[in-house]
Amino acid sequence: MISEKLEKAFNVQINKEFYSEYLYLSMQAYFERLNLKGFVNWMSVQVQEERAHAMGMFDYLNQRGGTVNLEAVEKPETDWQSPLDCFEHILRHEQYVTASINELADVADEVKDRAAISFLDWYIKEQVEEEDNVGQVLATLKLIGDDKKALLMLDKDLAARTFVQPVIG
Ligand code: OFO
Repeated sequence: MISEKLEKAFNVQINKEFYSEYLYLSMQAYFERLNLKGFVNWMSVQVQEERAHAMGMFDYLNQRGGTVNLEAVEKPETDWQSPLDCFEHILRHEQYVTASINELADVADEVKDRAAISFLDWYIKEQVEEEDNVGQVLATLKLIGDDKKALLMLDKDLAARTFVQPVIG
């Protein structure tokens, strides 16, 4: 059985993961408007990943005999000034999520829930990958500047990203 304190912290993080899904879905719509289909694909993979992150915790909480308490998901932004502005937002968001998952792991530590500590290890490693993926696209966008041809080449690269259902925990 999971402690009440840790259950509450998991529910807070589940809401943040669903918010992440919603945010990337909004970004997907933004890139649809720009007609950058590779970026649309990248976002669509990100949307699926965030849902998997949320559902991983949802299933875990159920497995541990906890109560999933779904709160309202905050409205995401709908517009960005440029692809660069959008990816700067993503990096800030992922850094925020990393800090939030670390806080959740701190609660698991505090209540000495070894099973949860081990489960959360996957998420901690995943955040390293998430920040790295975003950082790579962001660095390329900075190099590209106003070069439209180079932006279309990056768009082609991003079209190749595929979703792989993660095995969490
Ligand atoms: Fe983007 O890693 Fe979950 O939120």
